[in-house]
Amino acid sequence: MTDPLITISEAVQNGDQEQVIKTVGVALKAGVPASALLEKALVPGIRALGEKFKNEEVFLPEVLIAIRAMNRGVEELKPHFTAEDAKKQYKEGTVVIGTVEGDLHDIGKNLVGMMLRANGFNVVDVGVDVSADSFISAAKENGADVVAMSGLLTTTITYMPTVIEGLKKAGLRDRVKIMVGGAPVTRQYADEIGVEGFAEDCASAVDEARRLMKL
Ligand code: B1M
Repeated sequence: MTDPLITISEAVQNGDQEQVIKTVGVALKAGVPASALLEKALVPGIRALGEKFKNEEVFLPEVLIAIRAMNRGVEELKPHFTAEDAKKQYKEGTVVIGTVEGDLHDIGKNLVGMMLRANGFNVVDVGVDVSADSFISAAKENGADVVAMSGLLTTTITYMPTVIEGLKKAGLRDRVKIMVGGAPVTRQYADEIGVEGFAEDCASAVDEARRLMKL
């Protein structure tokens, strides 16, 4: 039998949403955990497609079709994350998450939000192209424990310090932990801009958010 993880990954790359939905359904029924389908099939699929895009083996239309297929797969997984979540005993907190101003990439941010939600956090997603003011209002209104900023462009992660400054000016910095992530973001960059949290992927973002809650 073909490995469903490989089938799903390939179907994402081919933008074949019917195949994604079908194989995700079969794999879930066979007892493959939703988290494994996400981390070992859907995410590697979109990443591999990203590499092909970088090497100009595929172009924007293929990328957008692959994203649609991936999102359909993620939709299929969502109820199963919630069910798993109920069994877990993680300490909850409120995370305000968004992609920083100037940046429209939201796939990674959505995955991080979804994983946090699945692991017992209250997640307030403020979307993409988020200004410092919007992060600050959302943090205030929702009593955020963590402000999580995603950035996928080297030209937009430089906006993260603006949000940090804004949180300081609003008197929230002492109460709110900050986590950053996204492909061009490194632990070194997180240290340079003076934030306590950094995660390389959506799975480690959960561990990191839990660590921040204890600081
Ligand atoms: Co864009 N894009 N894009 N793009 N795009 C990249 C990022 C790029 C690397 C492609 C390339 O040139 N090789 C490049 C950035 C170069 C750079 O600055 N270093 C790039 C560019 C240049 C652009 C445009 C400027 C292209 C143009 O128009 N000329 C433009 C910018 C638009 C804008 O934002 N203003 C653009 C547009 C787009 C699309 C709209 C077509 C589409 C986005 C659709 C969408 O998001 N709804 C798109 C896509 C899909 C990509 C690639 C192919 C894939 C990104 C992705 O979704 N990855 C990407 C190339 C690549 O990554 N190889 C590329 C999968 C996702 C699961 O991974 O987002 O890294 P990622 O998230 C991971 C981790 O990073 C981490 O967890 C996630 C899951 O494990 N993570 C966090 C993410 N956020 C986190 C936050 C955390 C913690 C962890 O805590 C807060």
